[in-house]
Amino acid sequence: MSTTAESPPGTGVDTVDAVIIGAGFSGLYMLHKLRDEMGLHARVFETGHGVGGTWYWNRYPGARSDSDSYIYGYTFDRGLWEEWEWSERYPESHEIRSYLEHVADRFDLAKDITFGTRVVSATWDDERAHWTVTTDGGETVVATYVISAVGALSASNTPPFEGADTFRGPTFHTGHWPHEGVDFRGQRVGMIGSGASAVQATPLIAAQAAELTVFQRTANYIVPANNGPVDPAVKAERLKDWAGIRERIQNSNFGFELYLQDKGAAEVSDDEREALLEDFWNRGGFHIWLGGYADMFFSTEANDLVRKFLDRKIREKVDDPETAELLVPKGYPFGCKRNPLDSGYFETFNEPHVHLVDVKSNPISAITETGLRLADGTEHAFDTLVFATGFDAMTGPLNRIDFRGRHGQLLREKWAEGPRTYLGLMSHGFPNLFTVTGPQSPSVLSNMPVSIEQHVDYIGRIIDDLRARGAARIEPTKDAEDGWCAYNQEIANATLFPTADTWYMGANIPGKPRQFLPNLDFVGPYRAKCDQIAENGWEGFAVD
Ligand code: N01
Repeated sequence: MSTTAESPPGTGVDTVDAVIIGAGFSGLYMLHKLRDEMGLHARVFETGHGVGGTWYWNRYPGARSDSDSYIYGYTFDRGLWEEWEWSERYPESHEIRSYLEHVADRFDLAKDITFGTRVVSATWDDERAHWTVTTDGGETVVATYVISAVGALSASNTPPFEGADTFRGPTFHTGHWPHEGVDFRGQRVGMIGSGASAVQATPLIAAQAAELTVFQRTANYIVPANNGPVDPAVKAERLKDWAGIRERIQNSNFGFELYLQDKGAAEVSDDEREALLEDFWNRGGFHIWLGGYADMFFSTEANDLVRKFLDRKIREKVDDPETAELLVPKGYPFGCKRNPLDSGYFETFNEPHVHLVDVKSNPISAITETGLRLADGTEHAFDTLVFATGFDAMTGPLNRIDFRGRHGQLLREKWAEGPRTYLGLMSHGFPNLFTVTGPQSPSVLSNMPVSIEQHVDYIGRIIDDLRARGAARIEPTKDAEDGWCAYNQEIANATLFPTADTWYMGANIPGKPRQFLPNLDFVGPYRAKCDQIAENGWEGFAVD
C-alpha cells in the first residue's frame, strides 16, 4: 500500500490509481484486472468482513444461484474455470462464497482489500482530475478512477411499516442473514414477501418451524429448478469446452446457453406449444422464461397462452383450491417480473402447518409486539419475523454513497427522476467514475458473471487507452447520455415489462421513480455496441 510517509494507513491520505467499492464478483475481478493485468495501484473497500458481496450477505436457508453452476463463475481464466468443481446444478450460497474465497486466494487479492469498511463519499476535483474517497473508518484516499462494484441488489429494503420496531421477537432480513444461521425449531414464523428469496427459503424454514405463515402481496410465476447433481458425462463434456461455452454465453441474449424460439407462442399449434412448455418445465431452470417464446414479451395474447400453462401447473401442485387460487399470479404478464425457481415451494403449502395470507387485498397495516395486523384488523401472532422484502434495486446501492461530481453535484440528486447514464457505465458530470453492471446496462437481465466480466474488461480497456494517450479524464457527453436514456425507455416501452409492478420498474419502493432500470439490448448485442463505440474512438464520450 503506497501510504504517504506522513500518513500511516487508516489515518492519512493514500494516493492510488483506483478505488474499487465492493469485493463481490465485480470488485474481485476489477482488482485483478487493474492490479495484476495492468499494473495499477488499486484498493478495494468492502463493507463485509469477507469477500462475496451478494453471497457474503445472503445466507438465508436455501439461498443459491438460479444460474447453472458451470456458467456461474469467471471465465477469464481457463485454469480457474477448470479447477473449480461445483457440487450441484445450482450452486448454494456457501459454495459460491467458497469459490470467491478461492479466487481471492488464487490471485492474492485480500492484501489490497480493506474489509469491514464502507465508502461514505467520493468527491471529484476537476482541476486535479481525481476523486477523494472517504470511508466510515475515517480513511481518505485519493484516486484517479473510482469503480463502483456495489452490486445491483445489495441495498436491502425493509418497508417502513408502522410499529416496525415494536415486535418483541427476533427479526431477520433475507439479505442480511446471520452468519451463524437461525434455529427455527419450535417457532411460529411469519415471513413477509414471496419473491425469489422467499421461494427458496420457504421449504427449508417450513421443514424446521412449528408454523410458517407467508404474507404474499403478489403471486409469482415460479418454475421448477430441478436441482441436483450434474451427470458426470455432461460435466466432462463441458470441461473440454471452456472456449465454446465462453464464446456462446458472451454472445447470447441473457448470458445463458438459452435461445428464444424462432416462432412465437401465438404462431404454433396448441399441441406444439404444450409439448415445448412441458419439456421445458421438466428440464427446470429458465427455459420457459429465457428460452421460450419471444412474442410473450410483446403481446398479451401470446403471453396468456404461456400463462395458461403455468397457471395449470400451479393448480396441479397445490391441494387446497383456495390456496392454489391465491398462488396463481394475476394482473401482470409472465416473464416481466423475475422468474423465481422452485424447489418444493408450492408443495410446502400443502403442509398443515404452512399458511398463506393475501396482503394485496388486505395489506399489512402495522407490525405489532406479537406479530402483525392487517388493514381489516386481523391480527397474526408469531415468534420470529422474516423480511423477504427485497432490495432498492440497481440505483439504491449507488444512491447510498455521496458521489459528488463536477460542481459538487450529488449523483442521487441528478438521479432523482431516475438513473441517467451512458451504457449503464458512466454518468455525465462524474468523470472517471464507472459502475459495474449499473442501471441501464443488461446486468440483472442476464447471468451476472457474464455481464460483470464484460464491464470489467471494458473499464480496463478504457483506462488502458486513457493512460496510453496521457488523458486525464473520460465522461459521457450529455447528448450521448440523453440518447441512451431515451433509447432505454423506448425499447422497454415496446415490451410488456413496464406493465408490471416490479423492482425492474422501481415499483417495490414507495416514492421511487417509475422507470425501467436495466437495459434490454441483450448481452451479445450490448457487448458488440460497446466494442463498436470503442472502435469509433469512444463515441459519445469526452476524453481529455
Ligand atoms: O425480493 P423481491 P427477493 N408489503 O423484491 C414483498 C435476486 N435473487 O429478495 O412482489 C407486503 O423479489 C414483495 O411484494 P411485491 C433476483 O433477481 C436471486 O425475493 O412487490 N409485501 C415481494 O413478494 C430477485 O428478483 C436469487 O408485490 C411486500 C417480496 O416482498 C431479487 O434478488 C435468489 C412489501 C420481495 O421480493 C430480489 O429477490 C434470491 C410490503 N410493503 C434473489 N414490500 C437467485 O439467483 C415488499 N413486499 C437464487
